[in-house]
This record gives sequence, structure tokens and C-alpha cells, in this order.
Amino acid sequence: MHVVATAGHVDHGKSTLVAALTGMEPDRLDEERRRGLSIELGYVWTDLPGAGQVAFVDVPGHERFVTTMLAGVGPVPVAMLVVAADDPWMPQAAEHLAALDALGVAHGLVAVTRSDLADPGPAAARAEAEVARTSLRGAPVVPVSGRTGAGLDELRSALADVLRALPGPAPAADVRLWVDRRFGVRGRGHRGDRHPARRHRAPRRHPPGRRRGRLRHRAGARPPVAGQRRGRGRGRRPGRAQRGR
Ligand SMILES: Nc1nc2c(ncn2[C@@H]2O[C@H](COP(=O)(O)OP(=O)(O)OP(=O)(O)O)[C@@H](O)[C@H]2O)c(=O)[nH]1
Ligand SMILES: [Mg+2]
Repeated sequence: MHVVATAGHVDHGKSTLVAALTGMEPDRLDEERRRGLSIELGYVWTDLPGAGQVAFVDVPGHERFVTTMLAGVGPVPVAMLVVAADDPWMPQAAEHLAALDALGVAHGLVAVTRSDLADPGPAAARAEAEVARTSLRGAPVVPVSGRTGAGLDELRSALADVLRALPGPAPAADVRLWVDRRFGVRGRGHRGDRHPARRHRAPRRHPPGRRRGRLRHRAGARPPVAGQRRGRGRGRRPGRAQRGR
């Protein structure tokens, strides 16, 4: 199965376009539907004549969700940059394109959507010029409308051409450890979740059965005494007088 990630400015029509291509709705959350805004990554797929099964990772375009966008595009080899025909070149289009360039995504295409609302020519010319400075240079640019379906067949055919031309996997290439998500844990720092297929048990930091009470685990620490922490805040080192006891 091929995997293609969307990219592009908020509200430029990414979700509408992948829904038109697949017949599946990428925005699943109530909040996404209420606000008409993608928040999480959306996953939809279809059979593409001439290319087999294709899954789309639909990313949010809002600037607040750029880390989610990066998680979505990180592991994919192909991107579909979606640009609205009725809007100028916008900051998240530039930011998403820079991210694809930094990740070295070298296969993809540009869909100039919402072309039922405006002449797609100027947006296509600008997108082509921007893409020419990145790893996606030479990507085909296809005018389309996610609303009316005009241009969808041309988009499917351009996408199938891109997918058929993809090189096979390189067994000698550098190995990457994909981190699916990361979050802060108070007092511990950052944690990352790896792909379930590669997840393994991390070594324990503390001996089993002695996981509570940080002072007990410090090498060479004396056993704590009642009232030791009083007045110095929970979890902090005891004062000099207490340590001397
Ligand atoms: N007329 C017209 N409207 C469109 C077209 N594509 C999308 N829209 C409308 O544009 C708005 C935004 O579309 P979305 O598909 O949600 O845009 P998006 O890029 O996924 O937005 P985010 O995920 O929030 O970044 C919606 O109101 C759509 O109905 C199109 O081709 N023609
Ligand atoms: Mg969306």
C-alpha cells in the first residue's frame, strides 16, 4: 500500500479533496466537524487504478497543529501539497513545504483545489515556483475542485504516475526510529512512544518494589526520617542540617 500525506494552509481544501478521492471522511472528531477544521491526523484510503491501494494521511493546516502535521508527514515518501485557487500563497503552505523539503520528501504533486471559485492559473504558477526551490521540484501541478469533482480524474492519473515511478525500498539506507508521539511528564522530562511493532520494555530505573520515595533510591542516601521534608517543599533534597542527622 502506498501512503501519501497532504500538506497545505488551513482551510485550503485538503480534507475535502481526500474525501472526494476516497469517499471517506478524514475528520472524525465531533470538534473537527463542528469547527470545520482538522485537528488530528485523518486516515482514508482507496484503490487507485494503475497504482493499487493508496492511503492518505490528512494533516491539519492550522499553525497551532504543526507538530501534528510533522508527525503525519515524517514517515511518508509522497506528499500532496494542496493550494487554494482563490487564496494567495499562505504561511502554512510555505511552512509545510519547508518541512517536506527538510525531510527530503522528493515525490509528490500539487493540487490547486477550489478551482471552481477562481482561475487556478496564478495559484498554480506561484506554487510551481515555490516547489521548484525544494526537494519536490518538478512535481506535477493539477487544478481540481474537491466540491464539484472537476479535475479529479486528472489528479488520480497524475498521482498514479507519481506512485508508479517511486523507487523501491533501499535495504542499505540509514535506519530511522520513528517516534509516534512525545509528551512531557512532570518530574521526568520528555517521553516518546515508538511504533508498536518496535516497542520493547525499557530498563527499570528503580529496583522493583521500591519505586516510591525518591530519597530511598539515591545511592548512599540515609533512610528518610519523619518530618524531613517539612518546610522545604515535596520532593526536594533535605537541608544541610537534616542531611547531617
Ligand atoms: N467551493 C469549494 N469549496 C471547497 C473546495 N474544497 C474545500 N472547500 C471548502 O473549503 C473549506 C475548507 O475545506 P477543508 O477541506 O476543511 O480544508 P482543510 O485544508 O482540510 O482545512 P484544515 O484541515 O483545517 O487545514 C470547507 O468549507 C470546504 O467545504 C472546493 O474545491 N470548492
Ligand atoms: Mg482538514
